[in-house]
Amino acid sequence: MPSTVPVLPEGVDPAWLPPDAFRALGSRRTLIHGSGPLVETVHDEVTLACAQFGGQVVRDATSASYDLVLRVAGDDGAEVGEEGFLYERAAGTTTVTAAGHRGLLYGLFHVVRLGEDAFRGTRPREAHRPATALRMLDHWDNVAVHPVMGQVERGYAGGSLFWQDGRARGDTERVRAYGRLLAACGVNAVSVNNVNVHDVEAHLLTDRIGEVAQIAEALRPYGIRTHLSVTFAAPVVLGRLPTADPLDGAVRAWWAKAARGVFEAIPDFGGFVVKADSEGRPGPFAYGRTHADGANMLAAALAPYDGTVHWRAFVYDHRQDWRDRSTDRARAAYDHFAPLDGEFDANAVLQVKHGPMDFQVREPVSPVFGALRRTRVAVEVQATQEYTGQQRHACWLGPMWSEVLRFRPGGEQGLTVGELATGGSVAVSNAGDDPFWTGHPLAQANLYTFGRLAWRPDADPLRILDEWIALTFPSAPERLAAGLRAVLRNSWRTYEKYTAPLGVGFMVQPGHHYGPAVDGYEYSPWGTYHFADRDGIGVDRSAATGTGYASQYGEPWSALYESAVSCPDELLLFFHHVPYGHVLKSGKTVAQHIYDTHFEGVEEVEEARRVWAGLADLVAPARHARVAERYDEQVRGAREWRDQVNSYFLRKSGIPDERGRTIY
Ligand code: GCV
Repeated sequence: MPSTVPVLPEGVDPAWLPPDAFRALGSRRTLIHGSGPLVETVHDEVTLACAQFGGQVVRDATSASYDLVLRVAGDDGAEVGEEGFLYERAAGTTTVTAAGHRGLLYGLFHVVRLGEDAFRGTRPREAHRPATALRMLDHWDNVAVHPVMGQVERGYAGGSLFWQDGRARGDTERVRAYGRLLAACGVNAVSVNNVNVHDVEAHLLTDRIGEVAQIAEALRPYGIRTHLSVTFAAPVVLGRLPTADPLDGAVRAWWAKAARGVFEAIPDFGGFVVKADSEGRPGPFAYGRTHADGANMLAAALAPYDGTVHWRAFVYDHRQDWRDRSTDRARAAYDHFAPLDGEFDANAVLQVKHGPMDFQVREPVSPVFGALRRTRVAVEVQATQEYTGQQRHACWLGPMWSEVLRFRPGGEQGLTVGELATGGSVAVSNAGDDPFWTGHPLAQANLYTFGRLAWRPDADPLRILDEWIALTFPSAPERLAAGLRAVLRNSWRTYEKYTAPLGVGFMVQPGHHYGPAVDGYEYSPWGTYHFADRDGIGVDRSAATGTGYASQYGEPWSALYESAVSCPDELLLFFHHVPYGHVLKSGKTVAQHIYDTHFEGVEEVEEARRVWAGLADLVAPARHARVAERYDEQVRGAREWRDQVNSYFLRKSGIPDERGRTIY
């Protein structure tokens, strides 16, 4: 039997699973006990590690003592569920006990993460289980290269891992390697195509499902279920029906048949992802039906097979009149979906972007999480850095995601978003066929961090960063670890400093969204305005005088956001239009804050570039060079942002910089 463990194609970076990360495991005596497909994967992993580092692996024996016992024990581990495991160390043996084969795989990677620590001292029994059953990456990959969006929409890491030359890749070794990386950080689901489902990709649901099955087969040994984005218009475009009305009997029968075909090809298929009535995609509105009608129709088709529909809440008017101040894009998800609470079937999950707009560097947490108490919701973040530097800038998003997941929509005593998102955690993937997987090698930290936060949303992101560093650079001296921490831990806040200020968002070049254009979207139909004039800036979203968005929150948030006095500085311009002389809690005026943060942001990037340059002797040359080249671009880009934003506000407001620095 060939080993499950993929052989990485020449030149592809092992990311957080370099052979050395398995040294502690591979130099021990391990007993594996139990059966199930993923037990075979665990066995192959340990066998490979032992072959490399001189250890030994034994199957299903009873006597003798072992350094490590990995066992599937049915009832014994039942308390931690299908994917959890129990971990303990006593009398010189480390034991991982899982109720099922999936849990054993996660237990194995837990041991890998601990390294030598897994084999030291004693540890009382610990229970590990994921916070949610669905931890998914959505790939915005097109099968056919799209004339505007390319192969991967908002992709900054080369081509697709799944699709090449208009078909599923024949060689799936790399896909399996991807599955392995994902399993090692806790991800268990992948949606393999863009939510904007174009003509070619629509066929994946029916006559091209065999290609999806090929991908599913490659991901399966690492516990990853495959999902598919489908177009709501499928009965029309594929089935040649005259309508896609979700209440029409023929349409429902068409979907039932399509779902049956999918599960025949992929028995463990996860479900559909749907973007409907959003940015031009078809949806139930065309038939006078609600989004619950649409989602429930697909839920009904999937229900016989335990499949789930992930219905996206990213529904808004992208043909807005900028002259009309009463329309507010931020309100849209709540306005559309809060009235439907309780109307979605049990296997319909509403997938909600973490903020009300679109993955900006700073947004409030979406009020939808607090509003839908009788609907299963999933939280969606964006690992692909569409608005946060496009993997040319280092921007580790762990702290931002952690803030979102720990946010309590109902106030201090209430549940966190991580707890409320019972339908799962989803990230738009930042991976592609680039040799470093993520374009910017340091962006691997975002992918890893997402998986670990999905597993445990209350985890400390800085500890996750340390974990990533230790795995990726297993024999790194402390100087390298300290350098990596220094350049990444605050990189999100640094990015925020030199780009759009105080939560106002956008200010990016239209279309591709890279680089500054303060008024880029100001008079456009997309609904993403900052309303800067000579006197002030920001969007009045208060209930008293503005769009009323602030009142979509429960207390204490609605009162906090309602007033410019209590609103947190970092969100001030999201919620309020204020004069440039408005004094922030920091004691600075808005104008001075803008100038200062933009100068600081550039200095911080320059410093990060210096730190990285000083690590050249500790990092493999190709990786070092790739990051160094990205830092050159980040410094250039940050200076451009600084100078455009500062010049814009100096010219608008006429308020000079207190420190007399150069502003153009
Ligand atoms: C896949 C933003 C992006 C689009 C993306 C959309 C979405 O608008 O710019 O590329 O489309 O979000 O999340 O559906």
